[in-house]
Amino acid sequence: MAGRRVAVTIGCWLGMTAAFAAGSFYRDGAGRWHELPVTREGQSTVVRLSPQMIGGGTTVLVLDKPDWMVLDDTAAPSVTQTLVGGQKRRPDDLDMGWTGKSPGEVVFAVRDEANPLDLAGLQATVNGAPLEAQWLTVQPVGDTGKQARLALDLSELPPGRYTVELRLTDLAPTRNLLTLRVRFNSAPLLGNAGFEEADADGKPVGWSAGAWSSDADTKYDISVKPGGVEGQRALCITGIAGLLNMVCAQRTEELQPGVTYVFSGQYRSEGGCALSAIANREGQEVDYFSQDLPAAADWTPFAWEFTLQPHDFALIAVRSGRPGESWFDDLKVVPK
Ligand SMILES: [Ca+2]
Ligand SMILES: [Ca+2]
Repeated sequence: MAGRRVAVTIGCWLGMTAAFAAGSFYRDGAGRWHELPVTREGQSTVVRLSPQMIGGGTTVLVLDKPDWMVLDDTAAPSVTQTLVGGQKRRPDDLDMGWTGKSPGEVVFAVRDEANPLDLAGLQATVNGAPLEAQWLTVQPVGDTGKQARLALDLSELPPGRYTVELRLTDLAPTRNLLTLRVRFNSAPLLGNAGFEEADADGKPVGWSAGAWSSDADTKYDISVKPGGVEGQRALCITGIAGLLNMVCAQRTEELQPGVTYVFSGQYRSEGGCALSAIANREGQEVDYFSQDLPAAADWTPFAWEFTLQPHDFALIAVRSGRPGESWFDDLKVVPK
């Protein structure tokens, strides 16, 4: 018998009398169902199957088939309606990319054409870990057990990148599986954009700081320092000596081509500074946009728009090419 797998489904929740009336069945290698010769010996149900009867070496047995069970069912449950935040969406349109906020309530209406749904066996995960039970409401619809409403409330998820997955089977002998996935990124497009997080060297977490060009005399500092207009800290770029081309940039893969974004924030600068948005595709720079900001003694708001071509990743940068201090804080990139 080595290598032969036998899966058994037992309709044990039905009374035995009624169950035997519905019979027992096995599935052959071609997927056809046949009545199974069953005898009772005391408390045991005895079945006799030969490899020739099964064909293919694998079978599924249904002992005491419940009346409701439809054997010939290889179709998974399907989605009849999807609502995100109350709006209709296609079930295949739930890879939402950057949303900037939680999608809130996501509702699926599901049904199976043949068998009841295994609502008790429904599995829900967020980024692979079990979803908190209070974030999922499961409501049977009608009294056939074949329809249900699954409502996810994702409003409590903190900003971040998420994959929420629901796995639901029908109660067919082969347990046909429906997998539903909702993907979104509710984090801001620019992370640590108030420069509150710094590493042990004072460099802003999530940003890369450096010089795009230099000479033997170049001397500068780019670090997070106390001050600013939001929180406790801000970014300070200090040009000290030599050729100065100082940049603090964040890489992102979330910007959509053709969408106009507003890059805003506040700055102050002794000699003037600049903003950049750069797009790269297949190792080539396909867009390089730049905006100069004049010298400003006090904290000054700025807002600058850019639109990128299709790209693999983009860089959002604040820059300075001048001696003295240029400060930045409370940066944001949002669709216009
Ligand atoms: Ca089915
Ligand atoms: Ca800040």
